[in-house]
Amino acid sequence: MTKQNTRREILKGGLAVAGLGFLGFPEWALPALAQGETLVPFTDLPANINLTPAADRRIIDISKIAGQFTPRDQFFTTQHYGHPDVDPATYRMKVSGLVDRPLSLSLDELKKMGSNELVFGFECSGNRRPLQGLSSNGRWTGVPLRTVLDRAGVKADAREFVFFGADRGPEDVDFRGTIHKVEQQFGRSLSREKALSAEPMLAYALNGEPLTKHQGFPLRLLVPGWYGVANVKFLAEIHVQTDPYLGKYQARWYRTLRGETINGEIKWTETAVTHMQLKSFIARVTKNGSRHTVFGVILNDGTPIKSVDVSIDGGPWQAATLDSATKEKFSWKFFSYTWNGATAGEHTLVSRVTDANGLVQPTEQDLANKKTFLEDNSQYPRKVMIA
Ligand SMILES: Nc1nc2c(c(=O)[nH]1)N[C@H]1C(S)=C(S)[C@@H](COP(=O)(O)O)O[C@H]1N2
Ligand SMILES: [Mo]
Repeated sequence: MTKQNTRREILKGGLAVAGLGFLGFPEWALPALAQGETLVPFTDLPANINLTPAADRRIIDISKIAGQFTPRDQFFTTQHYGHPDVDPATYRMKVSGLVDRPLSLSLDELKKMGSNELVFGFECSGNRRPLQGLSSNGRWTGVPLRTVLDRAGVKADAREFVFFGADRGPEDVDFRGTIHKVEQQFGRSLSREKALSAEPMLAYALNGEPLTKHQGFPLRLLVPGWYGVANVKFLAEIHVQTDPYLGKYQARWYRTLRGETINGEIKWTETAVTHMQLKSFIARVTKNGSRHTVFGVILNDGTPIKSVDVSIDGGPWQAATLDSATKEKFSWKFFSYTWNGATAGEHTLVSRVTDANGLVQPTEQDLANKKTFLEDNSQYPRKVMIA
């Protein structure tokens, strides 16, 4: 019997198939702990971790990652104006501005334009220690953005593509001391080059089922390799224009202030949050007899990974093993390291990833001149107590 058949049999049998998506994609398919394995708790975490910081936010418990695809109902979620309820029957995604044929597309019309698959894991640019839980990985289905833009016919002078969500809220816009009270839609933009590239997708399904409202029902933009904020949820309109879009979440909230030494002088630069910075973190340590296993996660912009290493108590870097199942370009990647001969007492473990271009994950010290907290991809030393 093939794997596919087995799943179908299970479904027919009406058994509880928790963990299997609609099309049989395994979400958390593997147990986080194998037979005989126990979790070694981290001693670097606050005693009571709150995994639901606010009603409309959710983070994952990285020590419980149990397979490549985060289940839909556990996928991390965060946003600025809550989750709007969008009626799929009256929903239309509009394309306006510098196009030959303005569009107003229903969900059915969009689905008929494509059902491409994309494995893409991302993190919020604010994801950082101690929890690292604003990250997840999914199998998405959707229409290439380029297909929709080609149907609209992008004009030659189109430079800036603004993606507006259906979510909106009151904002105080401060201009030189005067506060302007306006209602704004969540908006983010892409350059012409990026918008017309092969990768961005308008996704309507996650792990084989319709998006949940947390993940942007009915349609969201995905920019593979970029931080979460680019992935505009509840997508209502694409507006094509010539001038740069400088909305709050484009130009003010998602930027990084960094001091860089240029020609021997520190220059302070502010840059937009775009592609994900190369990161790894240790998510769990388990014990099986006298052997310990260190399991971790890698996130980056899709550049192939060369190696990932683990250091124990400041010792030499030791090669960890890249998981062969998490190999799609934009998937998050897993690694593991077998730690033999762990002695009783507290130990510090840290991972460091290197990509194919030779880029090495920085230390916290290396990022001392990064002033704003976004894009923290620093190496994250973890502490465990061995009994
Ligand atoms: N419409 C809309 N899209 C949005 C946001 C938002 O506030 N409104 N937040 C962004 C941010 S900051 C992140 S990290 C991701 C989170 O996506 P998720 O909830 O599916 O994990 O959505 C992005 N897309
Ligand atoms: Mo975010």
